[in-house]
Amino acid sequence: MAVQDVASLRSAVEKAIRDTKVTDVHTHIYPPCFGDLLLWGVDDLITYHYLIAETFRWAELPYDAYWDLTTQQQADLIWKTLFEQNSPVAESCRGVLTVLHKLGLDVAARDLAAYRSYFSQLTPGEYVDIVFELAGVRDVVMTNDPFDEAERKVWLESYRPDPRFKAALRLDPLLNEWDANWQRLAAWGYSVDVGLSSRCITEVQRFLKYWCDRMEALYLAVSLPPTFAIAEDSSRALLIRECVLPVCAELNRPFAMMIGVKKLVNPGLRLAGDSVGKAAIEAVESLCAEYPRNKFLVTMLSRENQHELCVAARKFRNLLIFGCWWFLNNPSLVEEITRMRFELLGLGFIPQHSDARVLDQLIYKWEHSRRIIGAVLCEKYADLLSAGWRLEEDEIRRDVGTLLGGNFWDFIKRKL
Ligand code: RAT
Ligand code: ZN
Repeated sequence: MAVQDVASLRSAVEKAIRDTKVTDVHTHIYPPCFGDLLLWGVDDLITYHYLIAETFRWAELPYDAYWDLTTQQQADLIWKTLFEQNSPVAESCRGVLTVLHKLGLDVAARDLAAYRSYFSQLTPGEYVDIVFELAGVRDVVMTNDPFDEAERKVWLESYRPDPRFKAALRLDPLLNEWDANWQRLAAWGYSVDVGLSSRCITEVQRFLKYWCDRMEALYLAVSLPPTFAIAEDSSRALLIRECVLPVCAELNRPFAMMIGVKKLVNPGLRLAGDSVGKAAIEAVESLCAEYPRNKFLVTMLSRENQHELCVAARKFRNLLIFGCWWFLNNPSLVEEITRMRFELLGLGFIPQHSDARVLDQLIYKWEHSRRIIGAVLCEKYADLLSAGWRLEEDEIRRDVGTLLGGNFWDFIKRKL
């Protein structure tokens, strides 16, 4: 059926956005077989590292004293500081409220004990079902690190596949800290050396292929500092050129680069202590140009990089840009970036990923993002109607499907 006017357009877009199940291309959540690695429930939600950073704007206790508290005590402190002593207007605080509200809990009551008691009745397996349903998410891509001992043990001993959770092989320890980690590869039976001899290169390739296969990883991934340059004289650049890209090409897997993180600018804050810096787009351009048979998924952390990243994606079909990452995942910035992407790339991008670290966050991150993506898409369609174009509801559903999952899966399957 054709949409006739702006009102019917808006309701068709809202319906399509609401009804389309998402593929969430980057998260940090796990299925229940990963045990304690799966974070969920109100205490994990409140102690999300985004809220920890905000709490220390107010709380006067030393960092170490915070880390000595139990999770529940940490949550009590954050709740008191950010929700009781101040109104919770920051996006990460609002997110907690959206989750509780969508679960049907009484947010106005401000009753942390009641929220805790709701979660205490649930098993992780039951809650995964509830969250995926409420969030409208079909499947998520995890962040899987074989250098993490707890995670590695599950993959090797007790992993049980759940089709809703797909894997991505994360390579930060290998690529960013080769000097500190090469001996671990050696201990696992790979014939490697710190100097990256040609034998070592073949062995690292063997390691990558083993884990891609074992995890059925959809892509290989790394987070990179703003100073990253592929022309740099570093073990990282060499490993990317000689190991990662050849394996990606051979297995037809994209290489995901998340660029712009300055690690531990404030070490006292631990996971909450990372920051952002503007990176050089040339790192992306030169990789896409030099490796046309490789596929690159890229997101950049700095707002200042977003325009040139869109332009790069216009130039290289082996580049698919995704998400409004971390400090960009705020309504005003998501709106600005999404609008710019529609204008420069049409429907050819992945508007958002959740980056959920806590299962529950799928609910709020997708609720908030869907609303903005829908509003901006509506505005773009309205411009087409003003130009005399006709839109069918089926076409709107098709386009929303392209944005919320189709582009990702097409890219995964595409052969260059
Ligand atoms: O957004 C976050 O939670 C960050 O701490 C990082 O995990 C980041 O998303 C990453 O994947 O490195
Ligand atoms: Zn992440």
